[in-house]
Amino acid sequence: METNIFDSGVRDMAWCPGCGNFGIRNAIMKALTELGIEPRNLVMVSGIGQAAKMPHYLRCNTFNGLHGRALPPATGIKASNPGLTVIAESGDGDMYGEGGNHFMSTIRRNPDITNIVHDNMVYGLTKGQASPTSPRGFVTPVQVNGVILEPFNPLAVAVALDASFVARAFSGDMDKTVDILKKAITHKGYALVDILHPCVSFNKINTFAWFREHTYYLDDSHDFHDRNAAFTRATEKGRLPLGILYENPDKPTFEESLAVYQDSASPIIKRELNMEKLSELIDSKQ
Ligand SMILES: Cc1ncc(C[n+]2csc(CCOP(=O)(O)OP(=O)(O)O)c2C)c(N)n1
Ligand code: SF4
Repeated sequence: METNIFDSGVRDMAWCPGCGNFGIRNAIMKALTELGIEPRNLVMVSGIGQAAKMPHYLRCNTFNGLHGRALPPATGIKASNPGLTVIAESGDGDMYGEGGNHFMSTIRRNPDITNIVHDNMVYGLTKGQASPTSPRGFVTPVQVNGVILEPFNPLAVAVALDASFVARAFSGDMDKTVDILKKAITHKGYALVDILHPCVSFNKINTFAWFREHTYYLDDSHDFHDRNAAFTRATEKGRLPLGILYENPDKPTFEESLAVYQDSASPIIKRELNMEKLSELIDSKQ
């Protein structure tokens, strides 16, 4: 079997046979390889859930945080060492539910990181409760009469907050997902890639066939620099658009806005601690 430099060699993965997470893993490895990124320069940050296990199955630097808390450490890692490629990834529950406030704050901060969300419209790890993106009427062992909440629309929220890159992919389309991921990873600024994927064990509604029937790819007629057009696509009823919905490449990133980088581009982690200056600072605050 052909090996990939990002393949950790782990084979006893805790994912169900047929899960879309396998396709996402393959697409991430392919995109990173084609971009010429080295595993030692990659940090994958995740929270908790089935999707959040991804960094355990890749050869890279890893930080596995609390549920919903992948984005703050990812932002901090990038700010401390901007030369690294930083990817925060987790499921829709982790990123949009428990981590929902971090999702919005991170879009506003605009760190130069990629945010990959495995969107299976269900809580997989905890055996099938509704997630923020579960459709109305979705019946689960907890929501026994069906979900009565309006589903969270991550792309519309991201466009409304003027996120610098907003895209959606489908785990069943390897080549197109690789292409979208490569554009997101090379984009300067926060890049959201919501990847639709089936949870074959706990979501019997949003299956591979359902995603095929209810999605379509944006074509050249869509101007992804037009925010209003992107919002219209993100809020469309019926079929879900796939591809790059929106890009605003002109926003300053969080790192380059930090005072600490105004006089020197040297990464924080490479700087020597100036004890004298630190003492002066502490004294001045007393
Ligand atoms: C603060 C907190 N609340 C709840 C949980 C339990 N929990 C663990 S994973 C999870 C849901 C995961 O769903 P999602 O993020 O969509 O990922 P998936 O497993 O579907 O890939 C929940 C509720 C937890 N670990 N911590
Ligand atoms: S529970 Fe669902 S999301 Fe988790 S590994 Fe199984 S199929 Fe995939």
